[in-house]
Amino acid sequence: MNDQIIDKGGKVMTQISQRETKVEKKHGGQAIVDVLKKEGVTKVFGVPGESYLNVLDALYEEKEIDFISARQEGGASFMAEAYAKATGDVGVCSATRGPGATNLSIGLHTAQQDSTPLVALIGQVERPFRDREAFQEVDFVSFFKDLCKWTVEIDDANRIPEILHRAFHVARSGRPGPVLVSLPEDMQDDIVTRDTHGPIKVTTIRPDIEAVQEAAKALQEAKKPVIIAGGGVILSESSKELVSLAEALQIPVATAFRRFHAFPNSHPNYIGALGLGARKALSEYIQDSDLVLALGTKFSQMTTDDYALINERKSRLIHVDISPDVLGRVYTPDLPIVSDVKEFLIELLQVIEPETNAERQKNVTEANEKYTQFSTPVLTDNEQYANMKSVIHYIQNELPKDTVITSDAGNFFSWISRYYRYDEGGTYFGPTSGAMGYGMPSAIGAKVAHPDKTVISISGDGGFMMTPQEFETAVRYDIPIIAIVVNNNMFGTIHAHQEAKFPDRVVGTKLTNPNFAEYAKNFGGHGERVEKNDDIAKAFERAIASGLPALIEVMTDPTVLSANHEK
Ligand SMILES: Cc1ncc(C[n+]2csc(CCOP(=O)(O)OP(=O)(O)O)c2C)c(N)n1
Ligand SMILES: [Mg+2]
Repeated sequence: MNDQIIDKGGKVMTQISQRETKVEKKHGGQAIVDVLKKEGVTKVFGVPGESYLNVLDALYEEKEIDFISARQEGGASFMAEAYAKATGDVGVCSATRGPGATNLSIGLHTAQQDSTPLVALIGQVERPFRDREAFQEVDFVSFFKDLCKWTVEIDDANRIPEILHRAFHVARSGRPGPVLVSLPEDMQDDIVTRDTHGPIKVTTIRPDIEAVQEAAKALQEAKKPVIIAGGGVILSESSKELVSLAEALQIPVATAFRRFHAFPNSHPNYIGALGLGARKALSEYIQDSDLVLALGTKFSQMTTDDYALINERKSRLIHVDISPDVLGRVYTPDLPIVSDVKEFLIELLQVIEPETNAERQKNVTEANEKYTQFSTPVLTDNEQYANMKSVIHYIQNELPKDTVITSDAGNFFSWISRYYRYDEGGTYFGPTSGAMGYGMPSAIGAKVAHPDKTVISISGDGGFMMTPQEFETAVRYDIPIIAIVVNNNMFGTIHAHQEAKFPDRVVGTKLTNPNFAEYAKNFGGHGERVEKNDDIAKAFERAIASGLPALIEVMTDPTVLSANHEK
């Protein structure tokens, strides 16, 4: 049966390939790990389970791939997702059947919303036992369809190379995303005798040259153009080209929600970040523009403030994205361009004629001044609490410029978003999905990718407690992240929403917490508690000097629920 594929109805379909070669006998688990190796994978983040022992055993043999075992699958999936963001390549995570896979799902959803390439390997019920609601059975292909770019089950071990290489290809090509691969336990025992496939490296998607010329003309003629830089700028690593364009034609640049590092924030053409906590003046500027150049953004609900960002009657829209599916989904572009953002910018820079337009320069300078004023903290002292403005100020001024910040979801984010200036690529990883629990595990993933960089996670007390167990993973593998926990003893965001919508009727948002500094020490890490601004510097210095995974708990004023409500 080696040369044939049998479809579900039992019909012989076709020979797989003329190129196939006979290979050394190996079981399914080994074939899976062989594919990982060929795809350049060096880390797999997962929680072990008996449904994929063959894969784990093959990993035991494979010295070039480290299996990093987390304490909960949600944590593992966040690690893999952030590792992918930090390396620019596919992240891999693994879990066992129903309970493991459903725990893992939060990272798949995050990868989907963030366009992060991820492959999730899930052990599945044995083939003969399927559809009996067998132990831990879930039909992964249908259950995870909506969370993933692609879901697939490999029910014939000889198709492992074909399907798994394709999973990597789907995850990283076009608009990247998560792919779930379901691996029936008994299939992993089968002997694989064929190896017909390898990694697929696609050529870059270049823009139509006439469209680029039209874009150049429109940009040169516009009176008040603006650029919105999204995840596509980050994925294609084109911030440099974007700076050249902004400077050549005096165009201001705003970044999409949680895509701060798409453009250097200290550059004089930067006018701020869209999304939660954005300034009204920023959206007004965009609405008043006669031309919007949107680069690699899907115009998410957050970026567009409930899809109200673009004034379609006033602004011409040039929308560039690697995926045609993104174009026209929210706004109908006047000029839709399917292209890798970097390729588009390279072509555009060859066509435009740099000029100095005093009117445009004035607009840029004014908008940048407003951003600078908004994002420069006025430091104040409070007798009773520490202040996040001062924490951000410290990180900004005292730690290396390439420090990586990862964040959770919660109101503490408003200080990060408002006051920190991301000037280098790869310095921010946060979930556009707003997934709480992301911060600390994602710092672990980023630190594994970049052991030489300082990596700091910032979470609220609510969010931190959704994945706190992963601090032990950091200790066990000696991954010295610094986890900041902003402690206001509440689910502050929801508390604020409750007060705004149903005043004085607070439900379920008050919290009690452990002493987080002691918590970290109990696991064998370093712990600090910051109660006043004066404690900040020493706490960071000691945390860094310890060389251990560290946690800094920052006690903040529970009556100040966001940066924009602060006096
Ligand atoms: C996994 C998950 N569950 C629930 C929510 C809804 N939610 C958004 S913010 C928030 C509270 C965050 O509290 P905390 O982490 O303490 O930050 P704070 O707002 O107090 O600064 C909640 C429950 C979410 N975004 N993600
Ligand atoms: Mg809180």
